[in-house]
Amino acid sequence: MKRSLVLAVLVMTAFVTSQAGTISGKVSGVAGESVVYVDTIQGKTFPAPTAQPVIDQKGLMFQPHIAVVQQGTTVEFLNSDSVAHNVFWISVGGNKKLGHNLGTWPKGEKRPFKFDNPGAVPLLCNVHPEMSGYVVVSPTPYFATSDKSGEYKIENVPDGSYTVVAWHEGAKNQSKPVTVAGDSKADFTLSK
Ligand SMILES: [Cu+2]
Repeated sequence: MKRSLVLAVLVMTAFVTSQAGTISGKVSGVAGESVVYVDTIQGKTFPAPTAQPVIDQKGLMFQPHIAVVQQGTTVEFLNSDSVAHNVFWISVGGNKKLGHNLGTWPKGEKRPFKFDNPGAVPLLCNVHPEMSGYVVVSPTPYFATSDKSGEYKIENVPDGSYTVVAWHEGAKNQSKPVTVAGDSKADFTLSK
């Protein structure tokens, strides 16, 4: 009885493992980090992550410069500089109705914001016009940041058919259908 249970668990584990793969490839046409994510999956929602990543304003820069989060994530915006910083954005995913100003605050303070809409959020500071950063909000938990050469890998993607989006600062998004069956490949070429 016990042995057959163990066997059943082993078989199930093998089955579950075989149902998930990766999407990997290269983003070309642009220099530096890109973001690749699986777009909204019809009829599927994902619980919002409980982790609250921090975007720091330090040395007159948004750090990290690019943060990718799952839709529904609350991001903490921290000011570590001795000057006041502001955080605002004029759109989310190109939708100007989703523009927002978080306000201006001094060193050591944090302000949270929950990103409920997918797409890229270009961060700006109205005290320092030269500052810029990005939050890229992925509608699914399947996303990755590429390395500097554009190579990326998204892990633990269930087998299935998806639309995959590549994003790069200052370039046009590219979407393409990708069928995942085990380890799958998808390359992108972006342009301004
Ligand atoms: Cu600033």
